[in-house]
Amino acid sequence: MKFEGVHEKTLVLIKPDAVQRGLVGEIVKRFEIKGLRIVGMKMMRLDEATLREHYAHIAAKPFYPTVEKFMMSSPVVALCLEGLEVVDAVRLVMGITKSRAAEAGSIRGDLAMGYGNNVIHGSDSVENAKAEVARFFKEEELLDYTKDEFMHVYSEDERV
Ligand code: IDP
Ligand code: MG
Repeated sequence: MKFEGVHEKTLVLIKPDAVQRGLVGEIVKRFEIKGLRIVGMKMMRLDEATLREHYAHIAAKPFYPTVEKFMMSSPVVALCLEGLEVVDAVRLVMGITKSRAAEAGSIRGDLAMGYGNNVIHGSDSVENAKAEVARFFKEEELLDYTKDEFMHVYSEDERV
């Protein structure tokens, strides 16, 4: 069962290319205007061990060393976002991995051309999102607060 209420969480990383290209504000804005709640946000540097865990599913690929080097080339911005079925919603807003083939209107489709350099990471399943949020945020770095906008973003029966 996918439905977990408006408190489903996902992990987003704004990648080094976006930080270098001055796209942090634009990317955060897209999630804000979508109606998501930012419950965690911080700038950080990633190390090899964290990346090896985070990208375990591509660690054996020939392009992995390039991805690892890229992801450590400057700080990233980590975001924990919350909303109804937010994991899938963020994947749609992001667009597909290969930016130059990503849908116009999506973050990657509008802001990037690269395959590895695709400006953003977003968790790909509710299960992975839980592990990824825990990997990048301590419990006390996730802030619970009332976002009055939620009553306009969702209908009454969705706001559970
Ligand atoms: P995703 O970020 O869209 O979920 P994944 O398959 O999980 O894509 O791959 C993780 C990251 O590894 C991608 O975002 C991209 O930066 C990089 N990557 C994946 N496949 C390729 C490839 O074929 N060439 C170069 N980089 C790749
Ligand atoms: Mg992925």
